[in-house]
Amino acid sequence: MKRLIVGDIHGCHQELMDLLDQAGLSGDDEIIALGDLIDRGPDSPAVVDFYRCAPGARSLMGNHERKHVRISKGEIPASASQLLARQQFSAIGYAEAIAFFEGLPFFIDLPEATLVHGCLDPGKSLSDQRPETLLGTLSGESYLRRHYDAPWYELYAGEKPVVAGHHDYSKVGKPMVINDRVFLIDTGCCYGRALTGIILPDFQFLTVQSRRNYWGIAAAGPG
Ligand SMILES: [Mn+2]
Repeated sequence: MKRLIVGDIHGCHQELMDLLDQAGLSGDDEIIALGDLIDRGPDSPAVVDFYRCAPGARSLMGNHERKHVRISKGEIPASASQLLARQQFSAIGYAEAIAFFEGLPFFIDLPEATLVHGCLDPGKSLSDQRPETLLGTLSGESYLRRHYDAPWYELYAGEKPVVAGHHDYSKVGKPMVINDRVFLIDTGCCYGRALTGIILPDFQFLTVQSRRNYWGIAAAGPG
């Protein structure tokens, strides 16, 4: 059985379909997203539908899913990228998406790798991680900066490889591998760069070129 781990999709449904074509999976294989299914890209509802409904598909919670959950409870205001996604959904579809987001896990511990959306605190076991760290929220990242003098992915020394998304660290559409054990696979698809997947257990990279700088176009507005 193979598992395709997919970096931050951010509504880039066509590129997700391209990646699946390239992966050539079979019936009992899994397709696991690292979270941030939504916001910034052209078709957040189609990406959410895929991870809600497709056999073998599941997703982590990303900081963007959590933003929508918190907005729905009136805890924070929506910013531009949530407003864009919100208008792509029907009212019922959005309510279903929120209910789906509320049940997403903060990490997945597979035999071959640990999956997180954002960060891992290198001084804590997996069960002791703070949700803000796992999501890579502003407060989670500033906590890590206060407590460590190097980025978490350079300090991580666990036996098991980690696959994470959240930041397009290279800014050139390429994944990064740190110390042979941390795989950083958000490659900025919504900014016109690439969608990256990694197939376990072989840690084989797959890359799909983004079709356009969706968020650059959307943020510039009509005209
Ligand atoms: Mn993120």
